[in-house]
Amino acid sequence: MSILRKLKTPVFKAEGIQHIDRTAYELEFFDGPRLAASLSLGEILSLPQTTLNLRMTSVSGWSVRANWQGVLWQDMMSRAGLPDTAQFVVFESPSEYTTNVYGEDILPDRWIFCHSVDGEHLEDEYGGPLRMIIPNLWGYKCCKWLVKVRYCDKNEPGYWETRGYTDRGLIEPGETLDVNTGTKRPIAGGEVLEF
Ligand SMILES: Nc1nc2c(c(=O)[nH]1)N[C@H]1C(S)=C(S)[C@@H](COP(=O)(O)O)O[C@H]1N2
Ligand SMILES: [Mo]
Repeated sequence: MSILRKLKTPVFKAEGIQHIDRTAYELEFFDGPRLAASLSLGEILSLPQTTLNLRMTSVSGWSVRANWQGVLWQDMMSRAGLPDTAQFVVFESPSEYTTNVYGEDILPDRWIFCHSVDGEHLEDEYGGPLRMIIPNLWGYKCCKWLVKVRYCDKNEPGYWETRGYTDRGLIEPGETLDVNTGTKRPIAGGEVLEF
């Protein structure tokens, strides 16, 4: 059981929990309309693997710190044959859930395509086999059940972005319930580094 489940980390699933067959899984990369690469889970697992201790922070008032394991943005994009950044990037799950990010917010060595935490695969409810973890933006940018990454010249607001959440998703000052300790803590805005 993953630490996320042990901590009873909330499960957010606008579209319902997706169940993706690990053996059939493919992650597709598009540069505009052009398919730049398609990687199976096996190919992704053969890339350089990194563990990052980061906090994922939901706009809805909770956050969780974990050891996220997977492939760094910079290593994945180099394998996909794409530059480290674009004007905009759209992440897609197999459902209607999409989310957009601005190129200027990409941190190539702090954004991770995550498949495991503390050596345990992400369970279906936490976005397995692969999801994004993006520490400097609100949690709704951390697309679960990630199957498509699209580089775009034009902004394409996604599921929550078209329903009133901020488009860029920069973490704002306020308060968060730290799921790890069960305590409420103030946050200053931007990536949460203090706890
Ligand atoms: N596909 C998909 N990804 C998603 C969501 C979703 O509903 N569907 N919810 C987002 C939100 S709002 C947050 S805060 C995080 C929560 O991750 P968790 O459900 O693993 O705790 O996932 C994000 N990724
Ligand atoms: Mo969220």
